[in-house]
Amino acid sequence: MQRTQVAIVGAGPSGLLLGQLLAKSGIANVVIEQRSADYVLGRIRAGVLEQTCTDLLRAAGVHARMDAEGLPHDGVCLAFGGRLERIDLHGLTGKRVTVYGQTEVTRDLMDARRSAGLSTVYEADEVAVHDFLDGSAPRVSWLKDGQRHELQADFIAGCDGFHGVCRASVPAEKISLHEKVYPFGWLGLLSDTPPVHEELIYVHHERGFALCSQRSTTRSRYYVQCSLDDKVENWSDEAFWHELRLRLPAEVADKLVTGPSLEKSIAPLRSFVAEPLQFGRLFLVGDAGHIVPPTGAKGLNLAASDVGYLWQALEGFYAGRAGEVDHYSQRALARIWKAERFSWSMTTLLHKFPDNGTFGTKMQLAELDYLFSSQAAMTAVAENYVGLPM
Ligand code: FAS
Ligand code: PHB
Repeated sequence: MQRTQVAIVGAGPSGLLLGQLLAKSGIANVVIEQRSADYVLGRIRAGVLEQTCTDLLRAAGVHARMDAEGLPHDGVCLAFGGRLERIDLHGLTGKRVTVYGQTEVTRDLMDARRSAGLSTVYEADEVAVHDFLDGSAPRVSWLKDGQRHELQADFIAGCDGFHGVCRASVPAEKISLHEKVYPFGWLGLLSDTPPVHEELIYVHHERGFALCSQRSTTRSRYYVQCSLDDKVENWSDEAFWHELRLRLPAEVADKLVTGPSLEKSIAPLRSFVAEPLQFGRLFLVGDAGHIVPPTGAKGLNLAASDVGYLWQALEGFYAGRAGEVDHYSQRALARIWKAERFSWSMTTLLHKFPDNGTFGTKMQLAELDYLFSSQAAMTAVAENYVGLPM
């Protein structure tokens, strides 16, 4: 039977970043992924990195392309009631965010793992985790090319996302789940068109939320709120661009450059947290342990901070401070819940809810009006958006 120190299930950003950091600390690890590398790279997801995330990518040694191609953003904009307002992130917090797509982060991590000759199993079928609760001999098993494989490890890191096998393998009586599902989704479109604005614009509109984001100076990412039963095939590119224009302030809509979509997809929105995040020798990391609505740009960044906490805990264990692994869950959850609150509050503030009524909409507009009348209120949003300290 194969053996390693840490078995990592999932080759998304959580699994790959953890693998890179553990290797830097001399801790052997193997990544087992159910999909192909190309499939993983084909998923279009996050676009905004907090400094906590870029610091960890730097510690992992995968920052060269991010430094060269990432776009530092000192501010973020909100549009509502025909207004376009800006929050001066850097002026209010001394920090900024970096616009650099999750796809590129994942690509950089994959390239670094390959260059380091670290072991990654792609297209693994029927992945399962065993014997993690009593800490005797945790194992991961899988099928590959018709062969059954088993890997023994000291620890298993469940980096396998919301639909993964790791959380699902925890006995129901040992885990608490907290969830809120929102009554709408986000229809996203990626296009090789110049961004409509130099910074991101989050839009509150009577027709629904919209977001103008970007991946580079020549590639844009846009979202419009859509109904839960909407289908991507219901949306031609023209229909998307028309709806987006209707939700933008006129001064912005006039500058919108449209073009053919490279990708279009609908993501449901939910808030979700599993507690605790440790079960004997199994840890839940990133989306395997929690989900946020993307309104606060926290999903990928929370995955990164989980990885940072687990890396520190495992470094401590292998340095003889065995008890450090027992603090991972509590430390990670303290930051997770604050990011959950911020993501929930931004979603509640900016989206059209079916039961809002005119009063609910007036409350949203009053809060937005107050936000831009108060440096304290803008500072509160800014310090959450750039990322609270780890
Ligand atoms: P991931 O889901 O990225 O990776 C998990 C990996 O585990 C996948 O590669 C999967 O194939 C693999 N896996 C699953 N089951 C397995 C099994 N049984 N065995 C082996 N491998 C298995 N965040 C933002 O900040 N902004 C956004 O705009 C944004 N948009 C999103 C859109 C969508 C549709 C989704 C689903 C998420 C979005 N997110 C966004 C959040 C997203 O970026 C996640 O936070 C991020 O991908 C988390 O990374 P991981 O924890 O690695 O999970
Ligand atoms: C994105 O660029 O995909 C993006 C940016 C900010 C968000 C959500 C998504 O809050």
